[in-house]
Amino acid sequence: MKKLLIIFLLCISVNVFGQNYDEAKVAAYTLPDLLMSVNKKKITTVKDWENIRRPEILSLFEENVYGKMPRQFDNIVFEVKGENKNAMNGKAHLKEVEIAVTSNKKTVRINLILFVPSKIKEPVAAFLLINNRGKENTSPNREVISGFWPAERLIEAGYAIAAFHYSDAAPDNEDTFQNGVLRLYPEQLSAGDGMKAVGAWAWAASRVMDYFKQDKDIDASKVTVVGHSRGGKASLWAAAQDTRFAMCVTNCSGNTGASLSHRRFGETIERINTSFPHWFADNYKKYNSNEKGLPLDQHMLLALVAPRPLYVTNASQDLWADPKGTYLSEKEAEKVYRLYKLTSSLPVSPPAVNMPFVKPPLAYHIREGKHDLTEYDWAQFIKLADNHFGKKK
Ligand code: GTR
Repeated sequence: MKKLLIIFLLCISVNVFGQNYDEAKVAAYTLPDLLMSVNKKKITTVKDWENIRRPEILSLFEENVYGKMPRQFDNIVFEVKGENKNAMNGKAHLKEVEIAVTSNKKTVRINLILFVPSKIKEPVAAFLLINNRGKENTSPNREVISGFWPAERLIEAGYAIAAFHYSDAAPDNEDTFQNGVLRLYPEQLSAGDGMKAVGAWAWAASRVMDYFKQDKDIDASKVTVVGHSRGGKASLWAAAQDTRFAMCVTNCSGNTGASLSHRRFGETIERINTSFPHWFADNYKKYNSNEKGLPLDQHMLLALVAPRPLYVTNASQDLWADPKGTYLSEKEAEKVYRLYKLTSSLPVSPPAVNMPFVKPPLAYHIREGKHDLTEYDWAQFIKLADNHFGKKK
């Protein structure tokens, strides 16, 4: 698996796939209009956005990109399998919770790792990471402490910090992705608009939210869903679908995450569907080398997070994820925040490297370095949360 990843990264760096990295070669394109309904009604009010355009856009993404999100299941059971009230040298209360969801006589188990600050007087805001890296990054025993999930720092800042491993919901493999959430919804596998791995990861984030709703330590109205790269595609889809998430972070999510597909800069739809045929609905393959035919683009997904705060990031060396196209996408989404009378403070041109813009509702930074999720990134997410939810402690 590691070998494959190294080969893939090597291919990207020597541009074996022939992707475009030259801004001058980006052909002119027209983005679908965020604020024009299918029946050509101009959307100018929150009411029309929420009643007409938002549901339309959600359906477009279900139909063409991520697949239908199943909402029904027979049963959900939460069981605390492990606990340590003196974790992190007494600073945190660790809970290891199994979330077992049953439908169609099949059960999927999502294993949640959750640290809550010790001695809290009231329920606290929480961050939830969809972990798409090694499980050691979110270790409950803290044998490994990595910037990918700097739980100690979050606890210090007064937040609960949680994670689940994405493979619990859907293994990230084209032959085995169905051995998770999709066992509960087998009909999705043969449907053109059936969800696949990214949909399953987002679905699992919503089940964690179901758990948070009944954990008295957590303020479920203040939960931020966080994802990096493929996990960042899932965090966006989770927040778009499930408005119980109060805030969303999409870190270096690139193609079919936060960046604009119409630009065909860096990774393209054809490339992503070829490398990862198990991520998106089969219908999405119709748009391989046919971005013009897409009735949507990713700015419309970002807009579905409105009016909730959204943090979008890039890394300076990560051209594969198209930083410029990501920023343009976020700027387009401002139109919907404006309907809510929320003014974005993002500058017209992309900010310089390591110059975060952290004011709600729309935050952005491009960090120096490579495609990654680091402690630097988290430090900015904490600032946005402090700003939005009110400083902790
Ligand atoms: C790459 C993929 C990107 C991104 C990344 C990751 O191989 O092309 O879209 O998802 O993986 O998840 O790290």
